[in-house]
Amino acid sequence: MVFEFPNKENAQYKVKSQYENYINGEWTAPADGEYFDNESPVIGKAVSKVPRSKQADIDKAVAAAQEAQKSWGTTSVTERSNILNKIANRVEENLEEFAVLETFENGKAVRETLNADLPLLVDHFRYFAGVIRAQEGGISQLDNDTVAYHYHEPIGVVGQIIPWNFPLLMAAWKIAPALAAGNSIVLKPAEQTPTTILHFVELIGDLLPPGVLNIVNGFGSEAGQALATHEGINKIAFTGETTTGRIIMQNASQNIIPVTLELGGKSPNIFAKDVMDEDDGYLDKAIEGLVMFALNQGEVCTCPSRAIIHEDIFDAFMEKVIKRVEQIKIGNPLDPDTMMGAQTSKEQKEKIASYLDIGKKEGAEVLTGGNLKEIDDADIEGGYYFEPTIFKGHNKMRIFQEEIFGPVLAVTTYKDDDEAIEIANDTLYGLGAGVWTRSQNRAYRLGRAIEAGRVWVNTYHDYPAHAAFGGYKMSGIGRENHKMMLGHYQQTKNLLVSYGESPK
Ligand code: TXE
Repeated sequence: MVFEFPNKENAQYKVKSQYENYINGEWTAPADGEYFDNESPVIGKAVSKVPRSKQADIDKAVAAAQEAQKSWGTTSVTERSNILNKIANRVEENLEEFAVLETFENGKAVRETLNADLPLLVDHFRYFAGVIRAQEGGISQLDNDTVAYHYHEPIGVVGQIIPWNFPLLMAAWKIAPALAAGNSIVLKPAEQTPTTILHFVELIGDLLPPGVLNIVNGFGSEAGQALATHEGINKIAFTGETTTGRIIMQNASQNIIPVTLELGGKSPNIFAKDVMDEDDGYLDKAIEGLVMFALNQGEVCTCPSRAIIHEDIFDAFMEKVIKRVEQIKIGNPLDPDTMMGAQTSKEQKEKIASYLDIGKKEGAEVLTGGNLKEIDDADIEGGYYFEPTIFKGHNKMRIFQEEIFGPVLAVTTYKDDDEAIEIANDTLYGLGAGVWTRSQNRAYRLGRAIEAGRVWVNTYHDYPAHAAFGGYKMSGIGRENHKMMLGHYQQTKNLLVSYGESPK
């Protein structure tokens, strides 16, 4: 299917009618010849066929990765670093094409894929190209004749299972450090967004030896399960729902392999009274920070989905927030002016709609939104669009406790800092959080007291490659980004050597 980038002359992008798996450097049909329909949520229609892979396809990909690992694992860090830089350069040269394909596949606004998803992907490869060059081992002199050397060795073949909310960026978060550390990969994309990663390997495949990076598509219960339980992998990395993460961890325990999990969230954002001290740029910044609950249609694991606002400023602050939310332009995500595009799938649409009902039935007050968005645009008829919604209620409600993964914000009030912390930490999750205050002292105290792996202070939704990201509590295990990530993809070899020439 060929589609056009609105408002841009002669800009056409091509989605193939059928895709294949990428195994051992070759396009490979699924062993049993089964495919599934991949639909674009922008138009709510099937646009291509994608392999519905099973055990035999995963077996083939793991075998290819094992073979490739024999030589890839011993390449020099300089060589690997150079390859990562070349991957970054190629994507950068084709940034617009990828941004548009990603938008068409996922539904998110093209201004985000152009300005965030793709530039962050490029930077991620460059960051890991850099840190792998700077990584050093360690030497301990145990006595005059005896030395312990510590080497970082690749962990081997890694299985990676990713979600649909940032298809290319989540792939980059996993692929770049794994390659940098000298591992071979079998990656299973989410069934909702299976194809942009195939365009990616089409573009960069020649830079890697065959078998180092394999992409196998399919459903979680088939291809995903086959990969997570495979005895041939040495590590599994997963991003997705907490209940799926638990299954992945159980599977990993059978094979005694390490697991990193990046799971759900219900991120609290505390707004102190001093936010409203002046009607200045800082207040505007805080409002923009909260309005980011609708970024990526709310399909972000760190989405600021709970706001805890000081009771003295609640009405005045929310009046400004609602005004700003009502200016959000919803519509065709391929239009560069659109701020909020389509939810990724019919299932997500139904899940969000059900939470709008739950919130209303629980007695939460709808401050704005609350419905599906009617879009008057024939080009995107059938797509999945919502009004950004704000509910006022209390933290025991399901809309405050459960991950909705849509443009739905739950707001409540607090009296003092202790109560704000209590509400913020009254959740199973601990992935992201925000603190908004003009007081550095309060920012420090609240930031340290919130049980979450990432607390943004006076900013939100920044994802630089060199800041560690990951969850406390039920939000996961391990970290992504930052050079500490390499530790998840390496194992330590200790060589303990005696240079003595006679027995001790
Ligand atoms: O996630 P799943 P879904 C949350 C969000 C969303 C909900 C459901 O709340 O509404 O999860 O999304 C693969 N063995 N997040 O159903 O099922 C699956 O094929 C191995 C938060 O899409 O966890 C896909 O590739 N793999 C999140 C990936 O797991 C399995 C991002 C994620 O799918 C599997 C996405 C199995 N048994 C959803 N079952 C975040 N933290 O960012 C599924 N998969």
